[in-house]
Amino acid sequence: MTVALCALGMMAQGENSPYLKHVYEYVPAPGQFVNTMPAYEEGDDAEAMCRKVEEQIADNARGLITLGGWGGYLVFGFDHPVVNVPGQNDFIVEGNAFYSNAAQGAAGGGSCEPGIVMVSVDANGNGKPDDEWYELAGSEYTNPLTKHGYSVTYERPAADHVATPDPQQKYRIDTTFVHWQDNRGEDGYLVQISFHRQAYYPEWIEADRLTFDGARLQDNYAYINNQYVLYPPAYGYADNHPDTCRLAQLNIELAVREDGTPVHLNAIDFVKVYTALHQQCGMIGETSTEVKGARDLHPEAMPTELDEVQTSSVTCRKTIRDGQLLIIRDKQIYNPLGYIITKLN
Ligand SMILES: [Ca+2]
Ligand SMILES: [Ca+2]
Ligand SMILES: [Ca+2]
Repeated sequence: MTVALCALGMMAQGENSPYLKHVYEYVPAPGQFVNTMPAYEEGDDAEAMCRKVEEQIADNARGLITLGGWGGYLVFGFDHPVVNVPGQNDFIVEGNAFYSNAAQGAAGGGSCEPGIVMVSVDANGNGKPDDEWYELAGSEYTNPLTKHGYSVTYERPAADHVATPDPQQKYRIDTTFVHWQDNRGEDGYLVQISFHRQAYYPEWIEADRLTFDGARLQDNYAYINNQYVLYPPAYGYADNHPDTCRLAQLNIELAVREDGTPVHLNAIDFVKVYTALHQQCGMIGETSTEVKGARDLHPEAMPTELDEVQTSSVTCRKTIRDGQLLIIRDKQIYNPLGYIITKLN
């Protein structure tokens, strides 16, 4: 996507699609639905899998893809920047969360598999998500039980791997299936369950180890009447509340820098979602965030103020003035064709 193409999309007022348009990256952590949602076929590479994910979830197709276990992620964008409207939620990442009648005590439990959402501005104007990421600080951001700076490395099972079935619980067909090690000195295995017998490690990834970084939320399950019930954090996550619930909506105003300081973004170009839980729940397996699509809640909104020029790493930003897309770089404002409009002080 070039600056000129961005400009066309931006200036075609009334034609912004509310729906997720492009998938830039898909790297699930190992999980029970990996290689099936979407389906891996021999010969598929990362780009092919990306296109399969896009087919499932772009343009309101409403398929469903898995991010696998903790850390597995997806990066996507729309056909226009999503504006941060002051005082309003701005977009939603749709999933398959639901509340269950089995929930007791606290309301709203069911299948709530929160994914942490990050946003980014195409600050260098190259149309690629290679810029600074900002986490949307959901309700658990300041929870002392949230592990920030967390990291997990998963290992592909060796070619000569021999399964270790659980003699007591027959559905646990391999209790040493995918080894994981975190950066807090803990390790363990993703268990293969009989309902999902395919490889759990993403087949198209050549590396035999996959490391993910991010924040890990505290386990959210309760075991009630022989059922696992997963309770949702209050707000600020994907695949956490049912899509029809207002608490599933996301506000760009929650964005924070890596050091936790809030940052005001007038609009965002890219969204990253990753599975925030690292837990396994018996017969329903490891918890994984799923994504069905994403929607801009106000696709016609225009930022009202000029972006501030950042003096640190960000030297190039897009902004809207009088309905026209402009580029700010090195304290000068350019139109999309590269002509200098004005200089900033
Ligand atoms: Ca907002
Ligand atoms: Ca970029
Ligand atoms: Ca889910």
